[in-house]
Amino acid sequence: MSLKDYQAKRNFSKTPEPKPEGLRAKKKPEVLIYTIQRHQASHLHFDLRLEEEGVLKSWAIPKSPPTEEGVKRLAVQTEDHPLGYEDFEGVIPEGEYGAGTVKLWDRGEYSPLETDPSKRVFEIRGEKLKGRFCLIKLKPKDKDDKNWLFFKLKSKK
Ligand SMILES: [Mn+2]
Repeated sequence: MSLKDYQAKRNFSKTPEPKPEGLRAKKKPEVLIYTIQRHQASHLHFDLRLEEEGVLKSWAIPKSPPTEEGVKRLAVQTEDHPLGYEDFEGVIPEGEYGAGTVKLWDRGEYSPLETDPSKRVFEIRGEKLKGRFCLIKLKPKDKDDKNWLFFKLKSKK
């Protein structure tokens, strides 16, 4: 996937965020990266990122991530982020895109179980989120809607 949107939104002489250098060597090439960053921007939200095809697919969750079954969270898909962003913590300066403080909230790995354009089921192995989770795309009200629901699935007996 393209990192053009990521690049276009940012001025790398001002933001400390990583430049999109394309594929880079991963510390553990055999696993797929999962991370959630807590982003205190104009509105506090949590950024879910899942590695897929060499980029981090990204969703902004306006409320706290679903640690328990039965909690459904809106997750708004945002631009793909480059590999390496999963380690980013820092302060994006005032006036820049996403101005505010980014901190790691959870990290680990994940395994896709089911992936189609409007539904993903996957197992997360993080410190805070563990188990099977689902992202389902909501029917768009207009063409720019990128709203998904993110929730934990019942654990298998
Ligand atoms: Mn964000």
